[in-house]
Amino acid sequence: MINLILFGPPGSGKGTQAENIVKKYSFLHISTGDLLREEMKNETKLGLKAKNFMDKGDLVPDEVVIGMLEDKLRNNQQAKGIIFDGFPRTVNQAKALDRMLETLNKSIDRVLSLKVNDEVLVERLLKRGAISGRADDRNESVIRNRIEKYWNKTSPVAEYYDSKCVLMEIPGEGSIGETFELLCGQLEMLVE
Ligand code: B4P
Repeated sequence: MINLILFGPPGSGKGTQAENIVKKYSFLHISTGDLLREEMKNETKLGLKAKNFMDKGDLVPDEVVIGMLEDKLRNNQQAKGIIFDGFPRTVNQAKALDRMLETLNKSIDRVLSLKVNDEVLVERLLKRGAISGRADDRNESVIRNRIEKYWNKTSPVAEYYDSKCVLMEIPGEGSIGETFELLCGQLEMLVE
């Protein structure tokens, strides 16, 4: 089983490219953002707790997200590969993921980190907000807070994986198709 992390700031293309990878390679897609939005839609206890953070553009507390991911991982051991999208977002989450994988005799094979300028991110997310109606994409100050949280809390995760020699940076400002080609170039080396 291949364990892949799609990493990058909000709007860098993680969710978009994860869907393309799933179509081509039949990997399992685990998006903590999607899981949290599902919990919110169903108005579960977890979802109501998460909403307070997501609406402001803050990160949901580690223990909430880690517990949710543990369940998902335990129930999907037969997958050919897994793409983690939007997780881990803190070094604490990255260490918890390592511990979970270790108990299954597995580890992260590659972290593909999408690099996109902050102003391009804001533009993309506002555009999505106008179409999808996602609350956290409609307000520019919430978007800027998400980007700030990325630089303060999430970007150290890249250094964590770099020290383990599994980090690969991918330019993410080209078109969706161009970026996908670059990602496939990396994936072909893993799946062959
Ligand atoms: P997520 O659901 O992970 O959302 P995201 O990072 O904002 O979006 P993503 O990066 O996947 O979107 P994409 O660029 O593909 O997180 C939402 C919130 O959930 C977080 O703010 C946080 O509160 C919470 N959360 C989630 N996981 C958590 C965790 N582990 N710990 C704590 N809290 C957590 O798409 C954006 C737009 O750009 C789309 O419209 C797309 O079409 C467009 N786009 C993509 N690539 C493009 C390209 N190359 N060119 C032009 N447009 C492009």
